[in-house]
Amino acid sequence: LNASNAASRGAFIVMEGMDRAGKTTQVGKLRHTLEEQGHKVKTIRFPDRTTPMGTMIDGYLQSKTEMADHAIHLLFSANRWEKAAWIKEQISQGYMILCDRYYYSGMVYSAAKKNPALSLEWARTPDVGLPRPDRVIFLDLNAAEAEKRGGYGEEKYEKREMQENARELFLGLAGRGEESSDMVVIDAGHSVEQVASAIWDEVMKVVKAVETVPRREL
Ligand code: DGP
Ligand code: NA
Ligand code: NA
Repeated sequence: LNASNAASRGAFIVMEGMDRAGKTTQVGKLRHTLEEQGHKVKTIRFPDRTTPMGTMIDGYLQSKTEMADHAIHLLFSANRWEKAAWIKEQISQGYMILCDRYYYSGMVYSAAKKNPALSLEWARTPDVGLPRPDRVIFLDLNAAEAEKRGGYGEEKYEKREMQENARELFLGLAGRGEESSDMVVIDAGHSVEQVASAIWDEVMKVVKAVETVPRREL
């Protein structure tokens, strides 16, 4: 099969969710199941801490460096832009992309800081034009449940108030605006297998539909 007669593009699926909701576990399981069924799959995660910008983000999240709210926001966005062309290329080659966090986290975690000069609308702007996912699966978990899963780690945002603000904003995006139609909320409070099964049902709907839907941009 050569590139010119590649039959169909791959689906672009984003896994979003609260810290400790099980995103990384579920992305791994989903990839495994999809590959067993013969799909070509690539996984990616944001922030991508392996690039020079990702190294700066990592330093910020580990509280080794400080940065102004707007500056770190733009760095997270730039870290996604670094991969935008690659994402488009893989999709057009028929790879399904499973992405652990994307611009939803981008908007939500920055707006959750409640800096009056950094609204959700402002936070969205630098991501406009990025490849738009075919489906965003939001793994919902309330802060109290998240803390029971071994407690938060040491990273910057793993604190109760920040998590509660972020959750409220995620659920707000799921309910209104251009982002809402792409997003499905799954209760991450159930067992790993139950959550995986709910995710699978959603992904199968997308895989069937995607062949007739052109790739879009935010
Ligand atoms: P993770 O590696 O998935 O645990 O993510 C690290 C933390 O960074 C997590 O608390 C969520 C947050 N985060 C992810 N993407 C963004 C973003 O674009 N902007 C901001 N401000 N925070 C983000
Ligand atoms: Na995290
Ligand atoms: Na973490």
